[in-house]
Amino acid sequence: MKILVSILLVGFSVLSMNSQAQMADNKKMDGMNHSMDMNKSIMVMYGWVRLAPPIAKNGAAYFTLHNSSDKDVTVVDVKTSIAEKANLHDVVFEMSMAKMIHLKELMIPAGKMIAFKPGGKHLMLINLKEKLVIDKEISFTFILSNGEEITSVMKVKADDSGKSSEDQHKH
Ligand SMILES: [Cu+2]
Repeated sequence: MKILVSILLVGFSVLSMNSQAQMADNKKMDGMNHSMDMNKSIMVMYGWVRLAPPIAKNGAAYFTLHNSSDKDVTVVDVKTSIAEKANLHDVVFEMSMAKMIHLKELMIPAGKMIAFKPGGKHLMLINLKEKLVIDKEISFTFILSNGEEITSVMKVKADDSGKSSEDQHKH
């Protein structure tokens, strides 16, 4: 059976907003969207936050988590100042309808990577406190079951893959 990915509820038509003088709370962490601290068991790679219309209540961030250690590690929480809550979500299909589920935690097996990307796992940013504009840098801290905290700064980018928008997501 052919399942049409039906999470394409709304296509963002993104007007160029990069000239907006956004009050920069940019933290001078130029391009640091790659957390490479070798003392940590998890690396957060390829992180980005999807551009959302100014009226959007929610947003989504994507990244790849790489467990470079030899032990399984579980992400138990993610903190950010951009939204009231940041929840790990996955997309499941029920009767060919896409539905989001909240992952209370996510285990990353030793040596493995888990990719978050449009149409699949994402970090849902619930009740945004600031607008998401191109190139804005947003800091996320991943809390692990072993007590480690990994901070990664991700930039806002337009979703040019033509995929997905989870902002219709109801909580
Ligand atoms: Cu979601």
